[in-house]
Amino acid sequence: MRKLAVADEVRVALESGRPVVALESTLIAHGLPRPRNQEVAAELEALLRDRGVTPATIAVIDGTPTIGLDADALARIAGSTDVAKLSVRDLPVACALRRTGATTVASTSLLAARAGIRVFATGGLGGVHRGWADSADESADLVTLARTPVTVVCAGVKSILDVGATLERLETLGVTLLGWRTDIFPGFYRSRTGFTLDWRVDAAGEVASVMADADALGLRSAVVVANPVGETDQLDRHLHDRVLAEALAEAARRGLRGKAVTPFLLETFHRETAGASLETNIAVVRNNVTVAADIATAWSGKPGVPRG
Ligand code: PSU
Ligand code: MN
Repeated sequence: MRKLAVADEVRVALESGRPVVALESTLIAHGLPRPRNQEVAAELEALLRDRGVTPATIAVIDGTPTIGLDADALARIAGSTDVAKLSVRDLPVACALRRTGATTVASTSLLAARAGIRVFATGGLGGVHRGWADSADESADLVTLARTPVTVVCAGVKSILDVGATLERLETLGVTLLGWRTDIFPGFYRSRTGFTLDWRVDAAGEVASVMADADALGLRSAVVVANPVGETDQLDRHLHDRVLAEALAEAARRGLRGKAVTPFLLETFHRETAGASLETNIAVVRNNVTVAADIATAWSGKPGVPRG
């Protein structure tokens, strides 16, 4: 198997059974605007360290899948304009051609699992896009989570998506879905969608127990922990709905396809809400990182579970 470059502090933490949380880099390179993205990347790592958790931001650097970026690598991912967006299918190409790229939820989950990291924090999952019947646009995040044993803390799926269809796909694909202190599926920029959840957890130890039982049952699928953004941090509903309609119409006019769609929609939101969606997006990620830290800590403290 291809060798991963694992940062020393991440390797030592994993070997000694201390908590580690993986962070993705597409969110940094393609989801948040420069230069704020680099500040946020550093802040997320600091939030974890403050809680005694080792951060492992993941990307491909000059062809090497890298688990735990140093300051130079993080600056390259955040600062340059030509960082590729790498989903799972892009990983071998980036490796073979020695490219540098940011990893999505799908490829970050895969690389985290390969490195032995069990907990991962992001903003919102990809999913089934609105108008799927015409575009067949469904994020590779979903199929990858179906076969990757990682716990992903997110604020549900992005509200730019068809949330109901995405929930159906998660069910079909056998991805375990837990509401974090909520019975209602969260909507990324909004704290709630109209969809109720089957399962709710209220403590990190419960999530760690679900993970242990998933392992005991031989499941190889992900556990998604859906953590709503605080009500005071969510985006105003009317602003959200108006900008979303405009952004979707503009994406259709431009004929956007494939991996360009999601970054375009997020960027349009950040511009057309005069930064309000950016503040919500950052609040979402902070909130998820904090919960992921607690889950990773509970997981590392469980007797008899594999380290990581
Ligand atoms: N969460 C955010 N911002 C982002 C993403 C998640 O707050 O930019 C990224 C993740 O990397 C996710 C990707 O995997 O968006 C989904 O892209 P697509 O729809 O092309 O699969
Ligand atoms: Mn897509």
